[in-house]
Amino acid sequence: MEGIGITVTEHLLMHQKASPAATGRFTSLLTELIFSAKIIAREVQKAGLVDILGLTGEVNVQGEQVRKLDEFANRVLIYRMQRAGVLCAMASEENADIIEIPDRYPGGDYILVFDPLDGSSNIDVNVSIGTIFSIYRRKESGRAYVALDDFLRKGSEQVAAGYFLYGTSVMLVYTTGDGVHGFTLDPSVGEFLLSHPNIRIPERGKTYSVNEAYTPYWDERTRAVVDYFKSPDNDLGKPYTARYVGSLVADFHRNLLNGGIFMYPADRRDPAKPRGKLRLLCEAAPLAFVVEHAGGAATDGRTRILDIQAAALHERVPLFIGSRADVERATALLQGG
Ligand code: P6P
Repeated sequence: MEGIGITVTEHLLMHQKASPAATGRFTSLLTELIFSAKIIAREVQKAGLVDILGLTGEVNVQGEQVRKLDEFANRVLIYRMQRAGVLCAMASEENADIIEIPDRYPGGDYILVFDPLDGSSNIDVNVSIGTIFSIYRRKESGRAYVALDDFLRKGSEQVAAGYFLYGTSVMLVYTTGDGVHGFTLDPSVGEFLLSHPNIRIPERGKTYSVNEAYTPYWDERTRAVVDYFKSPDNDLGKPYTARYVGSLVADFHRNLLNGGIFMYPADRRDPAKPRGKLRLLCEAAPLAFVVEHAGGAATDGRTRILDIQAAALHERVPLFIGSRADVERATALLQGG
């Protein structure tokens, strides 16, 4: 019937029966995540209003407001997901340690890892930002306690992953391993409705995303990769277009729909971060899970992201992610090919 969309819950029930994750408990988890995202979206959009008010010389307040949004998004997700009755623990990009589920709340067997508001420094210039989430089953169901090793997993063990994109529209893109599906929030009914069923990333893109300000800090092979995409003699037969928003979810989402490669290579800028800035568990692994189920690829320049066993909660990895042909080419060049 015209004008009536398919909600996430209907889509899970109707189209993802095959997925091991599409159980009632998983549906509850996703429903709570969606409710959290609606609250975050409302505050992020209000930040624009604060921005206008900020022009009255209260820029500091506006700046404060942006930083508070990171904390606000984190608090909303922790508050809602602790009470969802489906998690045994969670981890946030904003929290140094694992976040337990207090005994007074019902527990479950899922593990949630998230970046509550990735790219939040872009809010005050109205650039899209996002929430990234990753879901595992705990290793031993019913074990009385949750250990760090429940989190130190390979990305291939995820049962679901995805992101919310707070942009011109609010979108949810996720996979349970049974296709990658995009939903757009219809604010008039407050529901995410199916807008991008079965997303497939083009085999080869025309866009490369990387912060070239770091060129002086890259090794020779990394420079060779970026030069390849800028060369008229590459496999595309012409230079790729440069697109770099500085917001991972925005850059990733554009490349997922249109094709392309996003790169955050290792660089020598900060000895404390020799493997680059992005985090394995709450950024690289969930987006790698999404891109592979859309036909794309993701490596750290050598190893498939989903094969990397996390050794620490906030481990950082270089990231080359997007169209399969582009990621394979970049990885081969980084390995001296
Ligand atoms: P740079 C935002 O701070 C973020 O974590 C990602 O969203 C984004 O892709 C990256 O950092 C941008 O980092 O070093 O290019 O400013």
